[in-house]
Amino acid sequence: MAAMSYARSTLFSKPALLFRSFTFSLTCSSFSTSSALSAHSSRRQKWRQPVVSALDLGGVKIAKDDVVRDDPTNNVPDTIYAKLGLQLHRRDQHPLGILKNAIFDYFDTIYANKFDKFDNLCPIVSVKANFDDVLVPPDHVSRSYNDTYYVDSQTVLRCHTSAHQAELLRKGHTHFLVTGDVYRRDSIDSTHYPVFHQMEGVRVFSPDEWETSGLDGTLYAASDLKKCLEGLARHLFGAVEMRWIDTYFPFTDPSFELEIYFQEKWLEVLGCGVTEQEILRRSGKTDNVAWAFGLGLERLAMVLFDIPDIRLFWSSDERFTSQFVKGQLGVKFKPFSKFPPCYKDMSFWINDSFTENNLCEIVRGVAGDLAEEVQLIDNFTNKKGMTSHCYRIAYRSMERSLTDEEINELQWNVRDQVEKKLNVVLR
Ligand code: FA5
Ligand code: MG
Repeated sequence: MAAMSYARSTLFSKPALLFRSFTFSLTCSSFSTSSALSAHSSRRQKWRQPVVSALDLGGVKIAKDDVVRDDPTNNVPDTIYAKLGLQLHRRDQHPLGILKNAIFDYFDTIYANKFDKFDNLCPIVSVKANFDDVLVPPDHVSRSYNDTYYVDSQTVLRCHTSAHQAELLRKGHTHFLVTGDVYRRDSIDSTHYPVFHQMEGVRVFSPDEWETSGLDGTLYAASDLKKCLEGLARHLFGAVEMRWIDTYFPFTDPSFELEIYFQEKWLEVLGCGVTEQEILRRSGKTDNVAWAFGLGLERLAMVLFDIPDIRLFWSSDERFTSQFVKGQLGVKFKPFSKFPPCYKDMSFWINDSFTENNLCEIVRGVAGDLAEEVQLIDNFTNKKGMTSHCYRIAYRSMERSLTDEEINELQWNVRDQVEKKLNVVLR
């Protein structure tokens, strides 16, 4: 459990691990896949009725059944489909949009508008772009159906903005920022949500830039990267204490995480490092060196705006949305209500394929944003070797009080679906 939660928030900073078992099997030999979704949808368009409600995702038209299908290679639920295209980071009056613009301002000032900005790239990407192109090993845990939303066996909802690195490098961009919604099957609590937002930054150096410094390219890039991000943290937070932690990412070496000290805690806000030479080589930049970073916009925004729960970013309640103003960073959010959570426990005997992410997916499917937290509170194995888990589910609305009837009905639905879909034995 502890190990699982750890893996959640630092998905890529883990070396390759074997897949955890998962109930969606990967038997997809008869399924015809298409790695480029745009090609996929235009092919389908030929026989399909004109699509009434298609989403426009970065210029790609997507209908619901392009993304959600009853097929073993697909694990995208309706609740996730419903988030596609909302693009909170493109709303200038939303905390995520305000933050994005403040980061853009920093880069425009420091680098004289040199960075190209992308914030409307389609979140549906190939497995190749999301994993292979950034050197994620074949057995890395992040590739599993337990951690990533698959549209089909070759297509995923991007789980990080690094999915666009290689393509933009191949197209010749040398300074760029990519902002977008990213998707991860995940646990449920106040800082985790299956959709969140990242900003990726990449800067490529040519030899003349480091040669005069006397440093080798990698050291030069690493020191420039740290300077750039320390400056960004000061731009956003003012004078803050920060520290660098050495870490691992498949796509950078050396790799670091930046933590800032805020409200008596060290908070991990981004991962970064010097781009693996192999990634540059494949994009025709053999002689260059580059740095890259990926930061979590919600993490930063929760701190900057005092937003206590990650679900609030998705609220359309005017009492939330009206508190933020375009261009104003750091306006402190005033909670408009705090209803008490209601806790429900459920125990069951797990089986070999049980995972907490699968359980959380069911809870979110039934309760949506009313699910505040799912927590393992008891875990034991009996003499026969059967393991029992007890989970405590916290239900709470950010906007109103919930009735007992409503919560009981949610809980009965959760129990029913957990039993049927996860094949566990309720106790
Ligand atoms: C990555 O996603 C790497 N692609 C980052 C990177 C890019 C490293 C380029 C090197 C070079 P990680 O999984 O640690 O790494 O996520 C990066 C940041 O996203 C975290 O530091 C955190 O701020 C944020 N983040 C990660 N998971 C969540 C989550 N579930 N909810 C909210 N924010 C999250
Ligand atoms: Mg991390």
